[in-house]
Amino acid sequence: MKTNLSDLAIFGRAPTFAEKIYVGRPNIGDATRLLERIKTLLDSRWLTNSGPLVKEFEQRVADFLGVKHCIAMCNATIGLEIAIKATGLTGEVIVPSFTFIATAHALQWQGIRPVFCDVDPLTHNLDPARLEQLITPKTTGILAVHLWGRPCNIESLTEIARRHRLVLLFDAAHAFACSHAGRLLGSCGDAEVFSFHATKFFNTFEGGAITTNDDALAEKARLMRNFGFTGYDEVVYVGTNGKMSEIAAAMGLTSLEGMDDFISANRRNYQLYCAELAGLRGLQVIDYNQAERNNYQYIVLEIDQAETGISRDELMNVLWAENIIARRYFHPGCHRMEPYRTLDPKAGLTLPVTEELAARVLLLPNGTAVGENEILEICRVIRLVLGRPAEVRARLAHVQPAQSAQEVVAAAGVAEEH
Ligand code: T4K
Repeated sequence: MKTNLSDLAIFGRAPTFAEKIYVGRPNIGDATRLLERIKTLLDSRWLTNSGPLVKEFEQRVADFLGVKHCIAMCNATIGLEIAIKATGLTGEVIVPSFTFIATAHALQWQGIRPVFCDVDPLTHNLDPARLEQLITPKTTGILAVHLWGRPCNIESLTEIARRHRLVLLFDAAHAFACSHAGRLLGSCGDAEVFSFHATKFFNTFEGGAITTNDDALAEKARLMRNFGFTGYDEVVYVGTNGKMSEIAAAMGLTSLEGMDDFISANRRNYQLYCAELAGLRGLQVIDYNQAERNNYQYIVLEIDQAETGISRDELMNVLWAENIIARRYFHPGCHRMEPYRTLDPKAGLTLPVTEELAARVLLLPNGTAVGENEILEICRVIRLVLGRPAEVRARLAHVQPAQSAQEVVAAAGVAEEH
């Protein structure tokens, strides 16, 4: 355990961890049960195309969420693209910029302009008041994101969508097993889209799902997922290949069985982080509504440099040197990535909260791969840095690039930016 500032790796000491600790390490459920399922699917020689495991997975997810239809997908990005296509979106769709790039790309990919709307500084989700100002005759829908699994202002968004006759979709990539008003997300708007990517607390290796209570939309999404085929020789829509494979569903069924354990580990870790980082001036761990169900996957720090005396990026560099690979999700905001920054170089002027959050948010590791000892060490480093920010800054200014965290990361082949 490091007790003095001079123990930090930026001062030439060994990093806190010999091996890197990542944000987004997958939770693995009962491996024996998974291998049994894989053996069964291999024996059956049914590997994909709506096999029995995918059907079982869809039914169990729909039952769990209390939604009529779950259409499993190969990933959430294709799920978003299909939901967008199936609901007939065109022209302009309002989205947050403070999200993973897939949210915007799913629109742009289909020639639909994502119109970036600022978010609420407290919830990090779309700000309904600002959103309404962005509606034009070309607007056909809203694609809102339940960022970090914290539900959007669903009532306001639903009311605005209804009043302006807009499609309302939710990117629920982060929000599996999270509730709003006592009800699990999955039934809101026209459809919601979940991600079951390896880095999500609940994974199918790669995977996702569209959930909806709309029978016609569900039918359309199912067909579009499979090239638009209605029978062996009949195609009724333009479609794509969005199918989940049987091996992914095998992982999904196993993850479902382990989900309570994953959430318990996340919650325990989250509470420990909160306790260990409590009272540090200028640093906040975002909160989750304790009256609701949460998956507690994301440990999100907000660093106010004016208060801490150190920037988010400086803190991140110190952590990386310690082999703690904290992440700047979602820096720098979609509007500052291509093609959006070229299409609208001034978008940032209308997104002050997004710009601020993109500069101050830092995510710490969570999940079953992280234990109490790791968290105590990580928090210890953060407390050391925030205790003597001026000395850390001075040191960072003198560390040669070759000694900096960038090199540690480059050596590991981990891309810093996405
Ligand atoms: N909407 C939102 C709001 C999203 O956040 C996402 C995805 C989507 C839509 C689209 O969902 P999918 O189409 O992916 O289903 C990662 C994930 O790839 C991405 O799914 C996720 N959001 C995003 C927040 O994080 P990267 O580019 O940061 O991934 P990467 O490769 O840097 O991995 C993150 C860390 O996880 C690594 O540092 C190491 C660790 N890791 C990763 C993998 C894949 C492991 O330890 N084991 C692994 O197998 O995007």
